[in-house]
Amino acid sequence: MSGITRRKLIWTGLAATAGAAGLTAADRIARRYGLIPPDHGGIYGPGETLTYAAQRLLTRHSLAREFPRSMISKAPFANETAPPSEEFKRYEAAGFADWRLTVDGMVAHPLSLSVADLHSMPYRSQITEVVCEEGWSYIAEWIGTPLHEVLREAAILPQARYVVYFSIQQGVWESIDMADALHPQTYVTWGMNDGDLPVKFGGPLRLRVPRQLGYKSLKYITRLTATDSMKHFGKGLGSASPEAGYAWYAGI
Ligand SMILES: Nc1nc2c(c(=O)[nH]1)N[C@H]1C(S)=C(S)[C@@H](COP(=O)(O)O)O[C@H]1N2
Ligand SMILES: [Mo]
Repeated sequence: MSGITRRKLIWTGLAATAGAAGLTAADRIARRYGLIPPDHGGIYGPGETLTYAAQRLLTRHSLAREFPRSMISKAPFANETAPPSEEFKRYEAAGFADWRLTVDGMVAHPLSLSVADLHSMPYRSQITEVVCEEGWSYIAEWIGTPLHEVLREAAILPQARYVVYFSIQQGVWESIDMADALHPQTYVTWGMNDGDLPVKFGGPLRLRVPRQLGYKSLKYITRLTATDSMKHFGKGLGSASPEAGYAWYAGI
């Protein structure tokens, strides 16, 4: 991942137009409502705070657009990921029977869920778009257990502010705030277009976050952890993305 994204140009442009006074006002409102993103301290920090706070205040309860079945992409495009490790191939060879999703951190009942466990929980489906920051997108049906169901089962504690999630791929991790974690369209996804979720689209388990850009929808998730602070995860910026120059909050 390299370069400055169009989004960043737009928002830093907006921030420049708003001027220092506007930013200060935005910052004050953001602080009052606790809407400071974990990557607020970087070069784009004021812009990130403006984006995140504005979207959270204006679109708190909105849904990602859902499409009719006729609009499902015939040839969905799987983004290239690092080649699967030997460990991953062993899980795959066993039909992912041993794959576990650990749920820990600020929860009263830590969980270790198999794919079969997730199948037995309440599940839903949605036809939504995956939008990559590089400019392409596709529409698919996603079937999974809403993350809020998983968090309820784990009895998430009220002090939790973020859910951090990790892929089996080294160094691939993300986090979302509680608004997105409890959002009805955020799923622990295990099915796609009426079948199992194919490996190239993130099977056996992918966190689907349709309110944000594709990079927040991590493939091959193995662990979810609830926390009240992002300080002790990586460089403290909220996920691996800001460490590589991308926004932590990637709302669309
Ligand atoms: N584990 C993992 N998840 C990932 C990625 C990755 O490289 N590894 N790429 C992300 C990016 S940048 C995008 S745009 C989407 C692409 O999803 P797709 O392969 O279904 O098109 O997956 C995201 N999830
Ligand atoms: Mo992407």
